[in-house]
Amino acid sequence: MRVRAAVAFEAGKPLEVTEVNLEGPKAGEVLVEIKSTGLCHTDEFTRSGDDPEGAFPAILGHEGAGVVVDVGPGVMSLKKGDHVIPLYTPECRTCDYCLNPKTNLCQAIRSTQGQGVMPDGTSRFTTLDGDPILHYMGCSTFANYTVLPEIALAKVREDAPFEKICYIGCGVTTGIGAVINTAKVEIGSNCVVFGLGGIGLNVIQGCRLAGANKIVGVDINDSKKEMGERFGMTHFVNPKEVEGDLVAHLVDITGGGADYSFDATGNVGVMRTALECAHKGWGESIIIGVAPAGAEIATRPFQLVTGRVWKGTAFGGARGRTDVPKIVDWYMDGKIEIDPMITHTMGLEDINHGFDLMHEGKSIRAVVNY
Ligand code: NAD
Ligand code: 022
Ligand code: ZN
Repeated sequence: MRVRAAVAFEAGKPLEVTEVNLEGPKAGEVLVEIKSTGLCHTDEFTRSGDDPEGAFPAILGHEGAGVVVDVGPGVMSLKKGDHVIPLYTPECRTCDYCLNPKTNLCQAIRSTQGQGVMPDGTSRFTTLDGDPILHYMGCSTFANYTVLPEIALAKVREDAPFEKICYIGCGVTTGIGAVINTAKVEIGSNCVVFGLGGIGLNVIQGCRLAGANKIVGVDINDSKKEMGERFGMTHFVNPKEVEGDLVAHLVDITGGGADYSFDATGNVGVMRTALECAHKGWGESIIIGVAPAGAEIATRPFQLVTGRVWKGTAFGGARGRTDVPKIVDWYMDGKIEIDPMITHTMGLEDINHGFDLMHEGKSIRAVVNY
């Protein structure tokens, strides 16, 4: 079939909105009509050419929501008409990783997903001339129809609005999951969140949900303060306005250090500050931000010897097919908020403008509605 997509033909070039061919679903695959997609950082990272593993041409996009149109042979868990959210971290429920409760990193389709192809080693997308186009993070939500493995789809309730729950496909789940699944923040904890963007604001509302006491937000952009407060931030720190040592200042505000700190910037210097502002003896620091290729983190080992813990999290430690439908329920029940974070909406033809807004720090989340 012919579908409308924003194609990344070459690194560093704008996405090209055009028609492409999409083959139907093969065994274990599902054809999904994408209704809405969110623009997330790593799409831009790949488009710009900064992702060393980025391959072209590709249809980017990993945050979305839509409806099942057709299922391939052997698909048991989904049927036509089901509402779904694509998962860049799948959940097969049978691999060694899925069977180990300590991780959410399903490995069932890891290598083919990284290569931009379906589990059988081929792509479903081609140009109208018949040249192959790669998938991206197993999702390719920058197309109004896409094919995904069955294990990479969460079935969600049908009364939830696509244009809002698409954000649960990455940003919301990553931020809230980092708090609930990875840190396991307890009632009364003091937390510090670095970077108040599309992820950090969800960390903040996750901390509020978990019953945190102090929630300190740290950002070099003062315009993020208002949004932070809206989602539960109790104190704001702009490092540029702190005289003297930032770590000492944060330890002071938290009354001895953070029980939990979170990096949602991807900056390795910030990651060090986040670790070092954690409380001596028990503070845990969670790395969420994805750093540039080849970057390294540093601290003195004494920081760990004295009881601080350094951790990282992918997709907020969430098992997508199990946890994403629950987060949709939390949204529908008013336990969490999404709407104010979606600061811009547009049609697919304006997707490049959406990336400009992200670059300029003007959007929290831009959503494309097909
Ligand atoms: P964003 O650009 O919306 O937000 C980043 C924020 O950090 C901005 O508000 C910016 O002003 C602030 N910032 C930048 N440098 C800073 C500094 N030195 N000190 C304090 N604040 C600073 O980005 P986002 O969408 O929120 O994503 C944040 C990071 O999370 C990215 O690295 C992204 O790749 C990563 N991410 C990771 C996962 C995962 O599963 N681990 C999932 C999604 C996103
Ligand atoms: C999502 N991310 C950044 C912005 N939005 C993001 C990027 C990478 C990961 C998670 C979220 C990530 C962390 C650890 C891994 N990835 C490796 C997982 C594994 O090896 O099992 C990651 C993921 C997908 C892909 C690449 C890296 C991919 O499909 N290309 C989950
Ligand atoms: Zn993302």
